[in-house]
Amino acid sequence: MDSETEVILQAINDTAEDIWKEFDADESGFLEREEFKNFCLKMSDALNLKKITEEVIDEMIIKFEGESGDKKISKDEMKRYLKDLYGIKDETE
Ligand SMILES: [Ca+2]
Repeated sequence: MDSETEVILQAINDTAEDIWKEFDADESGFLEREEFKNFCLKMSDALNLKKITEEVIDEMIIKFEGESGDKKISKDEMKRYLKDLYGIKDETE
């Protein structure tokens, strides 16, 4: 792993921690649907994306954890998604 990748991985870990601090309101360790929705709404505001609908939330959840998921987002699922965004291969899988 090169040092640039390490820096990005560190940033991803920090980002996930920050997201959890802000959005895991019941401190369950997961973003349940309502918490995940709040996260998506904030992101869409920040990024000026199209309006987030209930359907978009469902699509996002499937994007994060696949069809057979438990409908709540774990920190690992968030990190995997962020790694995907940055084009980093997950070497632990
Ligand atoms: Ca939670």
